[in-house]
Amino acid sequence: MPEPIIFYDIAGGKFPWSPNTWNTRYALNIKGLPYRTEFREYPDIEPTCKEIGAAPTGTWSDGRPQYTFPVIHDPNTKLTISDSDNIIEYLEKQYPDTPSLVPKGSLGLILAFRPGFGNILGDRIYNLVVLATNQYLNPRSEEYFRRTRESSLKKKLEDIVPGGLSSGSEGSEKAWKAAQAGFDTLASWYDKNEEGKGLYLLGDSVTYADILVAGRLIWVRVVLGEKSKEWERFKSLNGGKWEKILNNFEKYHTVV
Ligand SMILES: N[C@@H](CCC(=O)N[C@@H](CS)C(=O)NCC(=O)O)C(=O)O
Repeated sequence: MPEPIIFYDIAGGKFPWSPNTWNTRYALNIKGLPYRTEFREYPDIEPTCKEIGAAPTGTWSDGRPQYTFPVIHDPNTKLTISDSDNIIEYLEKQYPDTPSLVPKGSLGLILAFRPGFGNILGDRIYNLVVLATNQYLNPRSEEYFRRTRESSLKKKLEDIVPGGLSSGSEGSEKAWKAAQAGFDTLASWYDKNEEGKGLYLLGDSVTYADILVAGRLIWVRVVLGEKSKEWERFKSLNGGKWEKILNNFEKYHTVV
């Protein structure tokens, strides 16, 4: 049995919420690899990455390197890896005897699906849940998240969906309609598979493509709240398809 992998996730609320770090938790849980989670507040992501030698994953608009979670440190190989795409590639190669999340020859296609999916839904999901995400965070992260996101969006978080998601305002209906249109496109891709009979994008087995989708779905559910009227509305999209996928992922929601 390998030594537990150290998985770095963003703190906040009672249950992990971050879509990108869920990509990694899902992969670790499905593969059944031993790991433990280190939760850090947003302002501590960069110092932690520097301390453990995790490479930046992008560049801020002012040119500074951008450090992000998820990151894993694998004591078995002494490697530290940032970015959920790099992490999946590493886990697939390093632990070939665990369930594969990337069918042979499909890695490039799944990595191309990510920006494709991002283009049709990234901003639309973000708009729906950015305020709820901010409210879900602990005070230090809340302050950091609001400051950095308002500076890049050049808006108050409250002004992204004026009146709030359940207000019925013109802005909120526009946000819901935009999300619906994006999810309709995603559903049409899923439905191409065996005329909609296969639950997942590539058939009956979960792949990293479905993890990318499920990571967004669990984020929405966690920050809106499973009992909220906003989640009720969300889960009715596309005949409940997204809730069904998330229900199938329930067994991978273990947090260690
Ligand atoms: N491409 C990266 C994106 C990760 C990412 O954007 N993480 C965000 C949280 S969801 C983050 O750590 N942001 C750090 C910050 O805003 O300072 C991945 O897939 O791992």
